Amino acid sequence: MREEERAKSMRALITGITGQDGALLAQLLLGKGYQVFGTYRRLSTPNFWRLQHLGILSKVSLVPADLIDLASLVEAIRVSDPDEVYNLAAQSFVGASFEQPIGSGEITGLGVTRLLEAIRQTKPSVRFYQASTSELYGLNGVEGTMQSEDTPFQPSSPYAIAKLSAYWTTRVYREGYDIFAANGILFNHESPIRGLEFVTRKVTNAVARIKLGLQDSLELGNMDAKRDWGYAPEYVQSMWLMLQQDEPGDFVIATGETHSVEELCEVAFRCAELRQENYVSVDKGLLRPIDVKCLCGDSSKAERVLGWSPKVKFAELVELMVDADLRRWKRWKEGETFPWDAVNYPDDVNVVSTMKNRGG
Ligand code: NAP
Ligand code: G4F
Repeated sequence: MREEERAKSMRALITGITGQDGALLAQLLLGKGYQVFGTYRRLSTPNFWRLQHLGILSKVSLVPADLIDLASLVEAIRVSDPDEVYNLAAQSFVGASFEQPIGSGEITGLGVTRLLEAIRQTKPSVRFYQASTSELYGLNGVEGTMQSEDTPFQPSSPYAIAKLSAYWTTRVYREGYDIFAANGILFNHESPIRGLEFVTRKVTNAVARIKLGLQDSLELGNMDAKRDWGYAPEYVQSMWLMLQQDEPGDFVIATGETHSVEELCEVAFRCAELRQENYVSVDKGLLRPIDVKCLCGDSSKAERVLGWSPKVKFAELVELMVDADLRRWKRWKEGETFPWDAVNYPDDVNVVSTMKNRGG
């Protein structure tokens, strides 16, 4: 069967379809002709804005499920009857994992065991993708080194510890039960629909608001941290590619460039013809108990085996995110409201916590 025809008969289940990567992957798979199912959690306010924003809400089938709840995962596999499962659901914010280490472990770590067990018991023939992360390298991420599939892990947050457990669980189900299970070790990847608490979007959103007179300053934490930031729509392609191989494996996905939070601010403010030193200050409450110093990925295996390589690099990424936020807030000033900006993130939200990381 030709590739396009095969894709048209394929069914995919995406956990975490309401998140950045879940929505972008759904868009990619729909474009290939897949029937796409996605899990969502029951919330008091529905959270489908990314799917709406991408114009695909009515094109996907939504299945209620929670990584905390095994029965809901079994049911999700049953009703979607997938060929491929992409596990993108997680408590994905490193800062929050220091405040809620046990909850983060339950969802981001043990949740993956629940999902793989649901697969093993109901449909072990599915191909499984696990959203692993460069945070696994943790304290091994130091200036002047690059991380590959062979670099030892040294996790340094409750989030990373949970992801390490999930990484190994994925390998155990691959090697022990012969399930086609792949780990994508993805470095940071961003887009205009990135959550507002992550530093890239926090900065680009603030730049747009400052430019338009809606905000006058920006408080950040560790300005020296360096990350390898790529463009999320390209990164979700690599997830799909990993599940199209003859054999399952683990792959680093990265740009091979690293930049500091300070540089991120410089470039983002410059895009709006502003100078960051006039607006940015450090709030010590935003520092994490431990922070990974420097991440820079070597994705040569992905290039060789998957034929994947990044196109959008740091400066272009920051510019496109600033542009998107400027457009969004200009329209807001003209009277258009956006549920994700105006309602979910009011200016005067008052979070009380010993750590401020939850609020970004
Ligand atoms: P995200 O925007 O925070 O999305 C996370 C998704 O997980 C949301 O759909 C969320 O649902 C869902 N979720 C949270 N708790 C859940 C639970 N208990 N049961 C079921 N679903 C739950 O994250 P992302 O940036 O798209 O990242 C996707 C995955 O890749 C995550 O596993 C993340 O840890 C991993 N990752 C991300 C990056 C990156 O740079 N983006 C890099 C490496 C790895 P709600 O919408 O209801 O909250
Ligand atoms: O944007 P961040 O919160 O992303 P972080 O911690 O690198 O995690 C993201 O990427 C991981 C892949 O490596 C994913 F696994 C994870 O799910 C998530 O998507 O922070 C980036 C850096 C950190 O060093 C942080 O300390 O920016 C620093 N930073 C400085 N000021 C800040 C801030 N981070 C946030 N969120 N908010 C600040 O005000």
